[in-house]
Amino acid sequence: QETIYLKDYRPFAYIVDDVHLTFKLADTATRVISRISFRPNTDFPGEFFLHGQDVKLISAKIDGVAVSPNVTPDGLTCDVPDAPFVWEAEVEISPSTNTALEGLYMSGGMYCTQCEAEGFRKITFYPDRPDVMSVFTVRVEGDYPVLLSNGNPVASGEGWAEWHDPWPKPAYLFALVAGNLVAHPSSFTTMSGKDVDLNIYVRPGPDEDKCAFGMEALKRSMKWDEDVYGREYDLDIFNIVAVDDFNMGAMENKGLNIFNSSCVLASPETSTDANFERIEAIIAHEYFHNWTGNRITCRDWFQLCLKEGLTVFRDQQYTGDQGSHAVKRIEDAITLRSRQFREDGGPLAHPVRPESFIEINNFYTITVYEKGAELIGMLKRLVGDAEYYKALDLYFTRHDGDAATIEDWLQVFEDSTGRDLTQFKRWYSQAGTPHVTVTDDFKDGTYTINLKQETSPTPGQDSKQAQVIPIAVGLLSQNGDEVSPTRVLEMTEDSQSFTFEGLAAKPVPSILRDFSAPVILQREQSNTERAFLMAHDTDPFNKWDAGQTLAKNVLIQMITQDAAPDGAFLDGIAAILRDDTLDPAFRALAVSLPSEDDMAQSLHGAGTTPDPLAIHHAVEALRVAMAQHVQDILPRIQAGMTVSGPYSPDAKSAGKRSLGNTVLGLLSRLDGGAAAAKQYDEADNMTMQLAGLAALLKLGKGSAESQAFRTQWRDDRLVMDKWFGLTVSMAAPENAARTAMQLTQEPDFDMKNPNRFRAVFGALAGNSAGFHDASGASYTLLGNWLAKLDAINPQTTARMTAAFETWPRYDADRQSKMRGALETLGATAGLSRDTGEMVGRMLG
Ligand code: HT7
Ligand code: ZN
Repeated sequence: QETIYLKDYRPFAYIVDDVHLTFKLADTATRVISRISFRPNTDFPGEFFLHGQDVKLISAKIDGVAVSPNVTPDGLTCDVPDAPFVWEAEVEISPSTNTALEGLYMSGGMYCTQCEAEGFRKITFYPDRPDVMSVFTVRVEGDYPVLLSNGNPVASGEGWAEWHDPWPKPAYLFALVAGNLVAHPSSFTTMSGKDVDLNIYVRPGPDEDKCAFGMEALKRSMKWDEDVYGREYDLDIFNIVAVDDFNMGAMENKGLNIFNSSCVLASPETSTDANFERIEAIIAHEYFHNWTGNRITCRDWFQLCLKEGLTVFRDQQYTGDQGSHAVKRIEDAITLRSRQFREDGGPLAHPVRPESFIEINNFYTITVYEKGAELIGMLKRLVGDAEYYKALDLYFTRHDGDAATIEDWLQVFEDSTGRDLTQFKRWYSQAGTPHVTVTDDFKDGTYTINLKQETSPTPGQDSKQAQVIPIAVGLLSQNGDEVSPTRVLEMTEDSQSFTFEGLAAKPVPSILRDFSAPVILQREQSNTERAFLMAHDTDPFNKWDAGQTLAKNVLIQMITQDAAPDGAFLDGIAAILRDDTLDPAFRALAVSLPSEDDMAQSLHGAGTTPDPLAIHHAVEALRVAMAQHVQDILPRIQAGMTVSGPYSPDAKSAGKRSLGNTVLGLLSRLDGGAAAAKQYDEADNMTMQLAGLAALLKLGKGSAESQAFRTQWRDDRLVMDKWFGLTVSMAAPENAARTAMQLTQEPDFDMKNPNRFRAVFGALAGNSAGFHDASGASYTLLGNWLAKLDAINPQTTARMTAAFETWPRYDADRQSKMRGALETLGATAGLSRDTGEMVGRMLG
């Protein structure tokens, strides 16, 4: 297992001037003919090495003369002239047996590709590294009505098509699609008046009616990137293709985005509001990559956050602009805290810019993506909006066409703003979540906030240095008025104090407003003060967060001291529910409890070993107490959230349904599921139907509805994924492993399809009490299935091993069972490099 280090980066010894590829498609014996112009990179002389994996070399020529390269399992070397030359090769590959879904493979009868990060080497011999950029011309030959590649169409005839992409690109952005597909067409006129053809390609049939939303989302994204970042699209055509078998969400190949069908296809009957929101965000994300990723790419894979962090930040801004910034910020913070803080606090912790890896696919993580986006947000907060957009303009002009680094990115900000970002750079190199401890005092009209930052050791990093932390603070008076508006404190030292002068009385501080930094705030605070902020904070994020911290505290008291649910908390919930001036989407979030896994994380952080079953019972008991406390207002609120007219996924309607369904969850604790059953029966859209079913299953009821749902939707793959997932998520803790196991015996369980595998086993890992059932049955089941999947699809297997990353949190028995499952998985004969690396990192 070779480890690759950032410090060993060296440019490639040759420059690629242009690439011509011809594909003669055949299921098990596709021929790929390449003609590539190379010239020596005189600044960095070295060996001529081309990556290549699972490709059979048929013939090779240099300047028209046959050569015999030295071929190894990773690629080839060859003696080449010390001058420009043309390399030609013919290779054979087998798309139909490619179950790893990397390189050229088949899904539902169509050919498609996935080349990021290192999949192009499974297509032909090539310098498969992001800093080698070239112009591609591609000819696709095959008996299919649709033959697509990157760039603009050049010519086509019966059984062939040629494409030319004028923009130099790295091989990871290469794409090809061929099949019997139907286009959902549209067009967009760019800000300089150029017409762009847009298409979403799907297989003929019911998917054809699920493209309209994605197409409108694409147009909104194109317009937004022009309006907000001044970025115009740069080809004559932009194609999206929906594919059923896909390892991740979607891929930003130049001019030819390929999407997991779950991330583009939508209809009111089959997709929930959450699906619509996610589809909109992913379409935007992939489109935004056209500039942040494609026009400016990464020098090497250590710089992945350069494109991913920035592009996630941009898609978050976009989503906020489409609906509510406050709600979006809360949703992003929930994701970051539950998943990124979990990663950062466990054995898989790594910096936003890692310094070494064995398999780069293992570093497409929540840390690189979401924490990477937080770093952009902090930078923007520190320099201010106007300076941020000025710096971005400089970034686009200075680095257009480059394969850039984080140093380049920060240099742009330094040059543009005059700020020294040396300390800020630590955010990219230090793993772990800083804990910021707050104390305060008040004397003679001066209020002082004392802050202390500390980051625990993470694998390979024993000691940490102070980071720059922007902490947005506002002060409220005891009667709830804002006495000091939001001010950003720039913390740069291990310990630092900040003062606010001229105050009449001791204020109530609202700290880390808008979640201004990805840190864990620690502060001794009474439940009364939290309830006060929940009621009065003018910052929506902190208003929500005060309720969450209070809920966590109440749950911890229930779990560790057998306390009764706190009255101040219940009153606070009632007040939020009753407050019609608040956005329903916000109210839904504000009355939702932290997840069971979040509770385990918090208990572990507080030095208590979490008992997943005790957490499960406490969360349920608190929910019942909440329902009882607000029972007289629930029917009124639910009725007020009725959305009339045809279904629309807009933020306002979705927010109402979200609150209505949250209320339904509470109501069902009181009425035995009557309202949920009614909702299920009457639903005319998936959001309402699924929420009705979920509420019933949560009560241990709803088996008739579940069967009816399965029958109704048995021909819709994406809806069936929901059914598989919900069935496992809602299983009682002691039944979760058995339920998942039984689902794997269903005829439509297909382990080769990542969506279906994730539906079952992602849900098992997400059913906290069920996954951590003391028997260890879920650990064994998941471990065994991952061992089976690894032989088929290493990338998806490796990602899913992270279910075990929390082992250090638990009691000795669970620890040994979780580690045992990992050890068994690690000992699987022929285990992939991907999974081997993950298991090795988790076992330490
Ligand atoms: N840049 C892409 C990341 C990616 C990927 C996508 C699909 C399948 C495999 C993949 N490996 C890496 C997606 C994105 O961040 O937009
Ligand atoms: Zn991305």
